[in-house]
Amino acid sequence: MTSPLERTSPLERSLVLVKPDAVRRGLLGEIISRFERKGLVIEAMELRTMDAALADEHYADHVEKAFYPPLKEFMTSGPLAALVLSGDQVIEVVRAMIGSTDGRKAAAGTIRGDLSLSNRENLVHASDSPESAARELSLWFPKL
Ligand code: FUP
Repeated sequence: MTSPLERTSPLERSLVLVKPDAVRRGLLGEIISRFERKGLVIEAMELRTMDAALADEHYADHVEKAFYPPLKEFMTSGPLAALVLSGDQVIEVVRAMIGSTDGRKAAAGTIRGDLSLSNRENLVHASDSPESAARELSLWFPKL
């Protein structure tokens, strides 16, 4: 954990979803433990199942795309873990830890690179900018 004096920017928060494939495969502990070992702080954590309306809002940028129907089917297929993580530059740090979207191409050492072989069932979602973090945090954790 970084002390306030060491931080290089104001403390950030990111919305992270550990997706239904990770829960089904028993990888929840492995994935959350990577975030903990990095020194990030779990501010909130909840196991819940995304419904169709939340999927459409969360993936507002993707609803018109051809890959959206099977993505929605997958994301609503069972429980996922929704987390609020905080830490120095947490948004960029978590994106680097999860790796690129397609698990077959993601770098070894990243969560997707080590544990996923899919472009859809890629284990983790993480906010990709301060703007999307603000939008996603208010969607998933409106009271925080
Ligand atoms: P990422 O930010 O890496 O999670 O990726 P995107 O925002 O581009 O896509 C969101 C999710 O859509 C991905 F996690 C997986 C899914 N997806 C597909 O199923 N097929 C595609 O071709 C691209 C993305």
